[in-house]
Amino acid sequence: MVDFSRDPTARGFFAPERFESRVYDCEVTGEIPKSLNGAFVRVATEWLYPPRYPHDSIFNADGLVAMFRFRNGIVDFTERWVHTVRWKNDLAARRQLYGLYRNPFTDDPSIREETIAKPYLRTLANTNILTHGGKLFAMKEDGPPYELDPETLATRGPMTFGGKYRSETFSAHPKIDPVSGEMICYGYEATGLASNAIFLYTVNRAGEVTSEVRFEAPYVSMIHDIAITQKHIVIPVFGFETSLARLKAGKIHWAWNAKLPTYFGVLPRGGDAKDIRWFKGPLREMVHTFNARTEGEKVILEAPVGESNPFPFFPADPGNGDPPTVKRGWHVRRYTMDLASRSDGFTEEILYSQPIGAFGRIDDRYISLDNRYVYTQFTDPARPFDEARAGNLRGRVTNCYARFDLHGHGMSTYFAGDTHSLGEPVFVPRSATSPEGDGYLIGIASNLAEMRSELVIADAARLEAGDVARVILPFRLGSQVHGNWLAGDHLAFT
Ligand code: V55
Ligand code: FE
Repeated sequence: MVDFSRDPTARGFFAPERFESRVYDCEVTGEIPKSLNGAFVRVATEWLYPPRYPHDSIFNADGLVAMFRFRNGIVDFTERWVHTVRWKNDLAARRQLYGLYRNPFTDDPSIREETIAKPYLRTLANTNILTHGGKLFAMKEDGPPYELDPETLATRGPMTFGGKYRSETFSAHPKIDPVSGEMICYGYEATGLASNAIFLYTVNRAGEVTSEVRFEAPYVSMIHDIAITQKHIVIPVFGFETSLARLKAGKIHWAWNAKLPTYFGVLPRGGDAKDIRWFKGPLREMVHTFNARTEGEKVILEAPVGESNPFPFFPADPGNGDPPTVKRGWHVRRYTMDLASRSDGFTEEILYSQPIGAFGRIDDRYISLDNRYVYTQFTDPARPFDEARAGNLRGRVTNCYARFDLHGHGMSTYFAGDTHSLGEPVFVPRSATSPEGDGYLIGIASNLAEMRSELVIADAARLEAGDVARVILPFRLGSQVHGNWLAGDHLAFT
């Protein structure tokens, strides 16, 4: 029996949707730029079956992928589940067999022996969706990516990279170098549950693994995202901890621990495990990065950063929680690691006092290069909010996108409306050759008043001007983790 009544988050706008769908020629307001030829793809977390444990993380829900296919000003929409091993097993059993987030010891006895031995079989492909090497794939950091058919979003199966990818895990944030076309990707807990092995790979344009580096983390933690420069790879390690003992005790995979330090690993590209240098400092929370660059002997990283536990479903063990004095929320911050210095510390600057959200995006053509702009979402409590139509969420909806200028010329803001809440923004260049920042900011807005989702399109250089166009869906979409724009010539769409 499917019963979501124990789950307090399964109400209202983000109540489970659970269906696959196709909408031909979506409703549009405004005018979609004809140059937008490609697809916006996104992945949401959505339970096929309710969780076995009410205190579980939404990160343990199945992946529901969606595509808005744009051509000549019209948009077709498709949404499909990622048919992972786990999704198929649950559907065959007609119930939730899998226990807590990344803890196979809490799985149903009928599968537990296998999932403890091969925890990567539990992966959900629910975090990010990207193309590289002519393939479209959805990812989660605890197992292999799943390749999808770019036309239908049907699941093709786990990716193997010709057998040369040896980590048991992948990441939701591989980085594609726009100069070489290479993908830098990695897995942590690479050799099994709570292992501190990190395997890092370079995959060429053709999708073949060309290098592997194996090294160890200073402690086992969530390495959700990295950053690359033309010369280095930066690996943030902070704040979460796990152990086999913890997992055997039946607890959720991660605990926050405010007593842990932050480390930034700096590995030269093309280097070996012995070349990695760990810079250490006070605890920060950096689930996502904006970008990084190498300037002489300095490696500079910008990111949306906080100082406290971002995830209430991964609480601290007694005594390890955040002190009451800790700064809450995220800010645009810059970190500098000086390779010429003998010190193993890093320096930190808060670039803007404006509180922001946890997502951080740039014009992806500038990954690893010297970018000027960063994009994120934030809550502006001073904007109008229509409580009568959208409910009692004043000050809690994410009503704006922001563009911050790293050269110091301030921020600009897009406001989604007085009944709307926004997910992660994605930058789409106007054309392949347009300069940095010349293009559109797009993403999904939840229309709380009309209980439907809308894809908003704003001019990234004129955010204050509001929408260029909106694509209106006749239903709600689940809570997005990440989305990306795929230029039309990346894949053979029909
Ligand atoms: C994140 C999301 C995940 C996960 C680990 O947003 C980190 C961060 C949707 O799953 O497993
Ligand atoms: Fe992420």
